[in-house]
Amino acid sequence: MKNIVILISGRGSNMEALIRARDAGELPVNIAAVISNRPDAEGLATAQAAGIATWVMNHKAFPDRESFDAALAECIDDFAPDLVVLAGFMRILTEEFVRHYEGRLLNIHPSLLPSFPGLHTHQQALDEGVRLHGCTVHFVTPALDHGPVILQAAVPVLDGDDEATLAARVLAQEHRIYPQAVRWFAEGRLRLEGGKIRLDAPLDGTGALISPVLR
Ligand code: NHR
Ligand code: GAR
Repeated sequence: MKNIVILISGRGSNMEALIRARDAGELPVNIAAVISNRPDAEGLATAQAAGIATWVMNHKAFPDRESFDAALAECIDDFAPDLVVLAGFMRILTEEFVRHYEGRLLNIHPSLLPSFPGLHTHQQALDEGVRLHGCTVHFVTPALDHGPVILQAAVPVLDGDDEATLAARVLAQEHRIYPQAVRWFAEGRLRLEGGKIRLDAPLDGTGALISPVLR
């Protein structure tokens, strides 16, 4: 069974979705550790309650990104993961760090990339007036939020939406597609090859793009 390490910074609901999928027998992985860069991340208690080893690597204790990333990588590598999963992890990672985990580092980003990279994606979508928004699972590459796309889910933007209502609609889809993508990786059906996604999986109703029907 593959070993994964999950990196969080806050609430950890995507981490929780992965734990739930594992507990339901739908995600054949060993969650070796959950690491947070923030000592006050709510997700740490959730992981502990699930009996998972937790670790805090406070970025504020390091003088620069390079030294933080080096220490973080050392901490991660103690658990010998096959896959590292960013789940609401809020620190930009150095090129050196990303290269070290090439092909085994995933992120979920709360927009339909390549639209709205960076932060405040739901406000960006509202400001732009798009009718479809969503989330993207991608392999992490040095260029922020520009790695090869594995899976996306779309949701409608509705009249009267604000950042909170839109974020909640997107988050529900994040909780579906992230366990699916990690499962593909765990089953050896997903890999990065020459900078492109190689996916040996049927895109049926269980994990494909969700196209809302607007009436
Ligand atoms: N690192 C690399 N090299 N490439 C990616 O694609 C990455 C990454 C690190 C994190 C997640 C990403 C997201 O899904 C991610 C993808 C943090 C920021 C950010 O600006 C931007 C994007 C993402 C994560 N962080 C600020 C920073 O200075 C700090 C913000 C904070 O602490 O609240 O690092 O959106
Ligand atoms: C999620 O919406 C995730 O996509 C996003 O933050 C939220 C974390 O929620 N990630 C980023 O914005 C990364 N910069 P969670 O902690 O409950 O999983």
